[in-house]
Amino acid sequence: MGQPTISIISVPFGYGAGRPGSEQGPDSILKFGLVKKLEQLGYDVDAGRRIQLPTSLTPYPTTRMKHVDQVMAVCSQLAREAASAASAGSIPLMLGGDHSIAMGSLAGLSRHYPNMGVIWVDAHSDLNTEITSPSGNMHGIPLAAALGLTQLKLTQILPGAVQLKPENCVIIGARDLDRDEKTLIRSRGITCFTMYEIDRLGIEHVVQEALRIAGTGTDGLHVSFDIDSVDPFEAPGTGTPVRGGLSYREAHLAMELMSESGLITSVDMVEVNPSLDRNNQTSKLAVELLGSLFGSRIL
Ligand code: NNH
Ligand code: MN
Ligand code: MN
Ligand code: MN
Repeated sequence: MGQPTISIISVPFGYGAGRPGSEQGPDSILKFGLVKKLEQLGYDVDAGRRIQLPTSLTPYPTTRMKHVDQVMAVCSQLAREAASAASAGSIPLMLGGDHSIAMGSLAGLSRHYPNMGVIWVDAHSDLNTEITSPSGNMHGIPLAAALGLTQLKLTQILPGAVQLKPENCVIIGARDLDRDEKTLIRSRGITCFTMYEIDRLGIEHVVQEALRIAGTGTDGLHVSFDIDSVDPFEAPGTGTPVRGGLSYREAHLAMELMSESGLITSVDMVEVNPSLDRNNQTSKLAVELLGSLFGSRIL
């Protein structure tokens, strides 16, 4: 049995973030050799899927939550692509774009994996709602939306989509949580390994626990990797950098452990912003980390 096919879905959309640039993420990640790297690891790679942007891309927000219509249009298209790739038996790999696109990934994937687990690697928890969001930026709500906690529902993105169960979600790397997000994490019983737990328990223990929690009793396991989880020293090219993040090796080891589990069925790599990057360091890191997630090893 050979390796499965990886279907790369490019989502050049950045209006869910507070500042422009993440729409250049997919092309930059591809430019720095992602396809070649995955092919060298033995995968068949289909890199031809690209989400078209809606024609009415108003550059200014029209509601308190900004660019909702555009986010919905992009997520609906992405959901269809992700669902079709998953049902064809391949591993969907979404390249963002800002993190709002994860609502499209999760809507689509949930049709194929109705009892999916999610590992959310992020400096933030993305658990705001339309009511609690301090910024109005749609990239701050996707995990709440997937859990059914926002007004916006996954079924509006794709009919037949299934919301996540809180007991199957694990957040790793958090260090910048809004007040209402903290309340929600506690009240819903979402497992959140903040940087404090990573410091105390070590990244290996944390990732093994995450794999156990999100990977048992579930029918698929999605990794939503926000590059701002990594310390800005290593990943400066992102819109909302927060000090005190994952080190270079912690990020790689997390990917290596998830790879070894054999459980991962789909991936988002989001929030790479080439216009804020230093010597393309962040795009190159994203390529490397995806390599580790798909089986690349030092020796
Ligand atoms: N919590 C903030 C908000 O909702 C920041 C979210 N920004 C992110 N999330 N980059 O990963 O606006
Ligand atoms: Mn995020
Ligand atoms: Mn983030
Ligand atoms: Mn579970």
